[in-house]
Amino acid sequence: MDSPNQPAPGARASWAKRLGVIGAAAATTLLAGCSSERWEVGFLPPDSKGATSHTDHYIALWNGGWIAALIVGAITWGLLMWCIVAYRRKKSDRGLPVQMRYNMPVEILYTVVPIILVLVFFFETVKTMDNTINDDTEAEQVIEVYGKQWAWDFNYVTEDVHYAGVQANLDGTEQPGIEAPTLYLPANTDLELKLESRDVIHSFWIPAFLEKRDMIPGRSSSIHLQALKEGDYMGKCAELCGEFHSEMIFNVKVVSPAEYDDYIESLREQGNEGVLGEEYNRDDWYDNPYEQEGAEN
Ligand SMILES: [Cu+2]
Repeated sequence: MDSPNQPAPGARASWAKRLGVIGAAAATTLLAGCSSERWEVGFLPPDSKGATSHTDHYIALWNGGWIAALIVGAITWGLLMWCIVAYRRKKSDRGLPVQMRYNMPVEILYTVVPIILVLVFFFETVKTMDNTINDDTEAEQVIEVYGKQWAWDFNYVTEDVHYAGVQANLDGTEQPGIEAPTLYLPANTDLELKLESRDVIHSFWIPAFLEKRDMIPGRSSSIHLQALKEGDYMGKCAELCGEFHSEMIFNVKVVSPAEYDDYIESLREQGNEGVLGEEYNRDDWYDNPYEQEGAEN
């Protein structure tokens, strides 16, 4: 179509070249800073790869989402740049450019592509949920985790022993990491982690496991998984739960079933028989103070 805005030949190429150089420089800087392992897990915690029977499903969904978003982004940025460069106003231009509308191919593109994206994301998410949070494989070992201000109790229910975390020191000096409770998990074993709270809402989070679950008082939730990679991990409470929330951390040791048995035996020898149940919950936390005093609310 003839328009007063047709660019002079050659001008378009020099602009495109400059943009290309800027883009290449930015991409090189971005890529140079990171190793391939970080890319493989999409910048999630590096030890998450193969950590549990769920992590690879999460990583695949996460990376797939980013790749789809980047492809859409690249096409969008490309079209934007092309429009900015090809249809820019030049000194010789007078008046308004040619006005255009109802471009059917473009309108079909930006209707159909998002529908495909939403459908693919939906089915991929359902598939991932079936393999992860909807996992209800029967457990060989049930381990009950109680969050409490500001520590953790671990009940090894199947073995009928427990470990009681000591409350964070309340003298005002924060010394995270010191004597943090340790959760032992046998590797390659079907586990059920039952999550409960003794007082306020906490959140159970082992970053490398890529799973985080709120622990709501009066409610029980579960994570069914297998820990696949032996090693040491860090866990923490991920819900602001009071003054010493930052000290509510724990260690996780994924060990061989034999080492796990040894640990269970050591708990038994220390006299940690039985489990620490609801009798240690702070139920009074929820009583209505108005009712207690017999006043009207
Ligand atoms: Cu907490």
